[in-house]
Amino acid sequence: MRRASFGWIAVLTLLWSGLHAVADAPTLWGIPVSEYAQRRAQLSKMLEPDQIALFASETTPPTRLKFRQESNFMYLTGLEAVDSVLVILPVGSPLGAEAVLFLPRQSRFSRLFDGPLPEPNEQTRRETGIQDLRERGELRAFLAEALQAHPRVLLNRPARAALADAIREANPEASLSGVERLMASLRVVKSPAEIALMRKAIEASIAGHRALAQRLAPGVYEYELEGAAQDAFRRHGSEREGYPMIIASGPNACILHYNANKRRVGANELVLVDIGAEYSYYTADLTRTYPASGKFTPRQRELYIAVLDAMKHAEKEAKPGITLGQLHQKVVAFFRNHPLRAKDENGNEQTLDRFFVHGLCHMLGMDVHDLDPNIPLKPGMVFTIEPGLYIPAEGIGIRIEDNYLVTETGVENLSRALPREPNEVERMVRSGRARR
Ligand SMILES: [Mn+2]
Repeated sequence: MRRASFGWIAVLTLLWSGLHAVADAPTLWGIPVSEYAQRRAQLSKMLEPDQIALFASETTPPTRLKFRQESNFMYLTGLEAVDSVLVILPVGSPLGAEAVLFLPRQSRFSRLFDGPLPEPNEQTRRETGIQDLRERGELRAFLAEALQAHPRVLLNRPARAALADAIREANPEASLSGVERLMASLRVVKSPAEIALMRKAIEASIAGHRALAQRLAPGVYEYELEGAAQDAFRRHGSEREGYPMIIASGPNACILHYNANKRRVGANELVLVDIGAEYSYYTADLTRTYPASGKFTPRQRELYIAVLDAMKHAEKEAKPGITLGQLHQKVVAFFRNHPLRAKDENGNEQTLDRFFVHGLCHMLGMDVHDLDPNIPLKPGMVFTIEPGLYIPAEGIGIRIEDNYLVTETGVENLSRALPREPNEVERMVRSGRARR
């Protein structure tokens, strides 16, 4: 008995120190450094023996733009490096280990203008766990050798622009193609650390929606609403928006990619708000449609409820094994069978499916339309459901969108804290009135 309890104490101590190690593990942008290493190792295993994958970082942006690292480079390194190239080699390559990172030496001027950037040194090796760091200037010679053994070259977007010439020079026979298909299968299932960051992005986005809804009233400009949402995003630690905000009042809601956000909101209009905060390189994507006056008209309300019911229908069907395309078809059928009707541009009555004109779902992650390998849902995937109806003849556009995590048995609505029932949405808008 005594020995047994000693055993238990040993197990508990081990568990405790194990948990402690996890909590203290070094991270880059909220992701454990060891997870970046796993990603690189996994990609290396996915490559054929004659393939090689090249990921160029972004370059220093022009003055008016803020830097954002390319998502695939970031996913594999966690580094906001510039003018750098990550090479992933297949398992068993004669050229060495799976990952080689080429980094420039920083000039005195660059350090003054840009602050310190990662260089090929011991500090970067320690921070990234990438052992094979080399000078950016050595890349050409490396490619000359590497492309003999690995003539099939996979490239990310910046590499297609920056390295195509160097590759042809190194081996005129080399074949070039995009690395996105492989990255899609790698990125589509999110780790617990990634899901934690997505929850943060969603939290910031919900705060943005709340602040915006409370500011909403007839007579405000769409850009004032944008400012209210941005303020809430930043207060929640978001570094930027995941995509340009869509704040579309009245007829603008029927322009799907409207983002000028400069119209004055009229009384009794709907305002379609599609916004998402980015947090540590992961983005949310949340849409609500608000009544500017704090109350839906009867017609707005019945159409709003049709969209909400379509969404709930899709939520019930979403589970591992189904594809996003199948979910889309189920919602098209739902709208086709709905008893409500609306008139098209020629004044003819149509069933509601005629007014649902975009895809129901997309994957979500580092990019708002995240890389999608087009495979059935699996636990750990994160995606959106966003039915909408756009009826220009009535000046009505309605969309509702939440973000979902696929579980073993169905989905978890990660953005459920943001109200969407019509009464609650009305209350959200009216709650701002009392404060003014
Ligand atoms: Mn979306």
